[in-house]
Amino acid sequence: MKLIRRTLVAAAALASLAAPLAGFAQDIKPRLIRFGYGLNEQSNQGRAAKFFAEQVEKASGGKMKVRAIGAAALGPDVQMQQALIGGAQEMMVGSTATLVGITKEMALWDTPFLFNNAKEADAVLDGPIGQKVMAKLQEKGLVGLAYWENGFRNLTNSKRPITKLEDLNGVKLRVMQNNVYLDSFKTLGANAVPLPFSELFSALETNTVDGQENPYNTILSSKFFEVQKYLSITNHVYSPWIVLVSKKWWDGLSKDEQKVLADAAKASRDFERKDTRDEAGKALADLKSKGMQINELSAAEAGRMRDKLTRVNAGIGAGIGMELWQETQAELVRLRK
Ligand code: TK8
Repeated sequence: MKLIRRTLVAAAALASLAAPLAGFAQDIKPRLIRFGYGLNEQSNQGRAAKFFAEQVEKASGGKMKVRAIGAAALGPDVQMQQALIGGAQEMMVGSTATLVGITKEMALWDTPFLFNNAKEADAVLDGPIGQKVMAKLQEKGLVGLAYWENGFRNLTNSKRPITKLEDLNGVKLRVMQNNVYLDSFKTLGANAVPLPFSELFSALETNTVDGQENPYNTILSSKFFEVQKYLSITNHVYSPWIVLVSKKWWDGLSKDEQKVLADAAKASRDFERKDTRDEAGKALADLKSKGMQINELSAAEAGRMRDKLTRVNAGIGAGIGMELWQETQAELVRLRK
């Protein structure tokens, strides 16, 4: 009897010790998560990566540790994606555009002028369509956790303000490593050159390319204003970032650990979108004070660009499948009612 009691007490003590850590790795060493990203620490991407790391550490009681590594120190987007697939790196955040070679459905987000505003983008990305596209990554060895905002993209260059379609003629423009972008800007008359983001600043500085396109936040945080004179507000496409996990590594986590990461990714998404939008709201004034000459593309000229890109849109529809394309168009009609 005594022995049984003692065993029970010991078991209860053990259980209570283990309780707060239930489901987490029981070894002394915390799980180390390398979370790579392309921009610098002072960017909206860097701030949100830091927020994500803090959330994970807090929610896991220090059992999971995120090392956020920026400035493409772990490689540009495309290289990190391969490291995640192979299991050599745990996590990253990067552009959906650079994922198209892996999951063709991601090209949906590259559709020029797809969303009219951030509200539409949030609704579609966080809704069933965005989740369906994200789920496609799994068969390729990646787990998507949340879309962050990169933002509406605008053109900068060192040649001239882009006030009409024809101004793009012959401008050597860096684009992301993605066929839709390449095709879009070739169609608009630019001399489009695909380059990883990590090579962009020096390519602009040495005039290897004349221009690039990115949201205001990135033009600021990556100091493109130092090497670009003209900023033309085109809002030609809304660009999402996506938080990715190596599926190889993810499958070895406990359900509790997976939940910590999924919850932190959602919290970081909300933090990041707000921070990005706050910063973007002030960015134009900042960029002007840094010496950039800013012009806004007229609605008529934006319309001409849109018309020119009809062929590109047809190609995206064919590439991602007409069903997904039409479902998205129908959802946008519904949202705009
Ligand atoms: C950062 C990139 C960047 C993107 C680009 O790694 O390449 O222009 O907008 O945010 O993903």
